[in-house]
Amino acid sequence: MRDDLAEPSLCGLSLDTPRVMGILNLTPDSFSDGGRFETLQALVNAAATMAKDADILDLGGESTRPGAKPVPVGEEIRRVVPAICAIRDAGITTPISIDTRNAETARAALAAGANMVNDVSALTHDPEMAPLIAEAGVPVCLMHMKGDPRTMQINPHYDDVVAEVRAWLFARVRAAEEAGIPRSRIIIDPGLGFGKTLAHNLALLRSLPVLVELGLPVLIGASRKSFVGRITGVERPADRVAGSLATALFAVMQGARIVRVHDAAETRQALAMWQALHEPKPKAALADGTARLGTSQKTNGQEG
Ligand code: HH2
Repeated sequence: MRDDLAEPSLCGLSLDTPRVMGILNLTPDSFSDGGRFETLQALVNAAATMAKDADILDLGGESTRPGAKPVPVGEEIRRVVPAICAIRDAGITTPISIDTRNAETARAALAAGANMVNDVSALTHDPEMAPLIAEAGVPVCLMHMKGDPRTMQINPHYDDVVAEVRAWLFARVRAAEEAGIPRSRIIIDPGLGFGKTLAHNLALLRSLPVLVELGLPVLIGASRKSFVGRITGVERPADRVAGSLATALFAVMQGARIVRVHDAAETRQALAMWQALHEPKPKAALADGTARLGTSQKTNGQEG
């Protein structure tokens, strides 16, 4: 089969069921979980826990929160490569996505055992990124961002946010294809919070089918973001789990195939319920009373 006609998949995972991408930030300044890991062992423990419920682990060594300063590439590599090696040495085989805008970091991460690239600049930041991904033959997530992290939240303006994000992503997909990356390896993401007001984020979520129509898997990263905090009135990002779950479920109902989340176990549980209720016929996995839960979330069947 021609590669560009292949069924959409993510590192060998079929995308006919929604997938959970678990976030592991290796940054001192991430907005929600910055500075979480003091040792590599602490990171490996967190990765092992997250791998029970996440289909893919997204590791990042540079914060892209609004106002964040760029991290030198050498420092970014020092953060992510030992972490990927430690995760692999611990026998954790879950696919790893490297969240970076820099080709040098992506190259080092792929060599260390990462399986895909999550580029929040959609290949615009580093001209070496597209050829690297084409040659490596790995999937890539192309995310929309208006401006750069330092300035993106200063009065972002669109005449029609949904149409503009769609057209921009369409153009980035074309550019990726021209660089030799087949469609079957491309995921798109409207980039919630990246140069968007609360109203822009809500419009994009409500109109997600307009992006789904492009025919590529859509990834949504809403987890703990400030727009969830603004709607719910919850100040601390780590306390925004319920709001994040509601948003992830809504995104999946609108056609998103991958949700990027901090709380993988909770998201897995919510998705399992949604799938059981949504699917017209119970799947074989449900026949014995065992829902498709992560291994940490198995029920004993006794509860109502
Ligand atoms: N959001 C963040 C980082 N990377 N990648 C994709 N594809 N989509 C997103 O929405 C997205 C992303 C920001 O969240 P986080 O990694 O938790 O924070 P920080 O950038 O501060 O490390």
